[in-house]
Amino acid sequence: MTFSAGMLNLLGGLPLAREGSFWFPPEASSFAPGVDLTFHFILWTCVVFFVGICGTTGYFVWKYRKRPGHKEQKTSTHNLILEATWSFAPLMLLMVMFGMSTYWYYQMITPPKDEQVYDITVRGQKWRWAFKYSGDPFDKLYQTPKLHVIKGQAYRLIMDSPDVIHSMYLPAFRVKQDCVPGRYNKLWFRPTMAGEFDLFCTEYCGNDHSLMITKVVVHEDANSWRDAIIETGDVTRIEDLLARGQAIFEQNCTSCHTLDGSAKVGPSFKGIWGKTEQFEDGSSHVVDEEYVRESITTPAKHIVKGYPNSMTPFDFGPEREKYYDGIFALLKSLKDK
Ligand code: HEC
Ligand SMILES: [Cu+2]
Repeated sequence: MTFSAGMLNLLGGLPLAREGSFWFPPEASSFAPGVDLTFHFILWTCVVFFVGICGTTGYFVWKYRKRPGHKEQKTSTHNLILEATWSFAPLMLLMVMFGMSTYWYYQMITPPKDEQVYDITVRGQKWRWAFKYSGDPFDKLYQTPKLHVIKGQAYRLIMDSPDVIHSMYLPAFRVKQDCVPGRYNKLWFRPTMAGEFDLFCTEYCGNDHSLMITKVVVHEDANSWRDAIIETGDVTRIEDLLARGQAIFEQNCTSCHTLDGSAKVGPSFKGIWGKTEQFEDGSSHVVDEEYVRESITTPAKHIVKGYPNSMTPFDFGPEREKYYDGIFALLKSLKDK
């Protein structure tokens, strides 16, 4: 949306800007109208009083300025009614702000009790997001790089991190929650608009924090939701091992590894298969299946010489062997001839 269209929307659509405005992205969850209403109420109350008070002060400074032909006037020292009014009226306005904020905050921390709330497990990890779905209608656990939800349905996210603190922010839903290592944080919402919206990490989490972005996809109906999750949430369905390995790499490893020989946070995968790798502690090991498996589950055990101990362990779940097969195929294909 352009700046001028945003301004028009702001002026025309106050205080609820459904399409997204100069100020805000679209209102895509059940919380959004309340959050925006609270924001606009506080903002415009402040604007009115700021302009009113500063304007009156300026006007009086000018009106009562010292000038020839005018004598100083006596001013009153006390006016109970005036003082009571300017104390009580702002207090009432503050109570309204407090009431609105508290009401919406309670809505946000209390998932509905009288309907089914679908749980999705969220893992924030350097530097990607993983969303896990299981139970009805799925036959097993699926894990997708985008968050998939259905319009109108209530969701509870159960969130954690295996490394540092991340924070999941969904501007269009007006919700945000930290992913903290060693504890589960919860967040609920109800999407009200179909489409694709931004999802960011808003807690600085190292080198590629700024790349920790993905999308939340709000589906119109349960079928397209289920199909999207099955299609993107199960790399083990890919029969060709090399293609499977590439898909796993794309989803999990690109923030730190490359396939073309250039080092990133970690060493490139090019030519490492079969090579004897030197470690920080002076020992060495041949890069084979056992070593790669160990590099993925317990990366801190052997630190490749010249690199930081900054790889987070991956747990690919019950079908991990199928993941390893794909990764082995990928590494073998990059072996130096
Ligand atoms: C957050 C960054 C990060 C991510 C994501 C990451 N790694 Fe690593 N990886 C590293 C670093 C740093 C090293 C070198 C230090 C060490 O050995 O732990 C490394 C080392 C390795 C090694 C040993 C390489 C060698 O030359 O001996 C393998 C194998 C490996 N990673 C596999 C993977 C796979 C497979 C994935 C994706 C599923 C992955 N890594 C994701 C950072 C990362
Ligand atoms: Cu992060």
